[in-house]
Amino acid sequence: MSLSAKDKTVVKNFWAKAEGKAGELGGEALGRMLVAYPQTKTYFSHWGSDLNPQNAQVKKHGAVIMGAVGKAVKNIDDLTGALSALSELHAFKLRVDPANFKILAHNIILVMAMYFPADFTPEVHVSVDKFLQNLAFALSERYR
Ligand code: HNI
Repeated sequence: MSLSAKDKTVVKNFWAKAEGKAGELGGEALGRMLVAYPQTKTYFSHWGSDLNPQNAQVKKHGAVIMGAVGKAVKNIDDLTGALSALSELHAFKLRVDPANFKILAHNIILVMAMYFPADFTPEVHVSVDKFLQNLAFALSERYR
């Protein structure tokens, strides 16, 4: 489902509020994904067996992921182009099953609602969800 002009505006406005907490949001989202969807832990086994949300590497990588999400917001009109190199990396080097992008997107949405209960209205939820699904699709682009 492609993003409407309104979706794009809603996502950009919400991101402007959330951006300052992006690192924290990312750490929490990644940490929760690893606990609630333990099948995702296999990709991070090189960080050891204690992949809890307090793990420094988990927190740090969560911030890296949200940095890429922020870049995607800034390139919302060309997600495929903006995420092409990352897609290639996840496809051929990291070999991440793209089904996991949706799982992480779910955790990002959850954490956004936790951190910004007043700003994360149903209207924002709809547009951010669409955005993250489009981001997941763009990240899957090079898997061929
Ligand atoms: Ni992902 C590395 C962005 C989803 C497993 N990932 C990165 C990097 C970015 C990134 C940025 C760093 C790239 C570099 O070093 O050049 N990842 C994203 C984004 C999403 C995502 C924007 C979706 C929203 N990645 C996932 C998912 C998994 C995943 C769902 C697995 C379940 N990513 C990895 C792994 C690495 C990684 C593994 C390498 C980590 C390391 O440093 O060893």
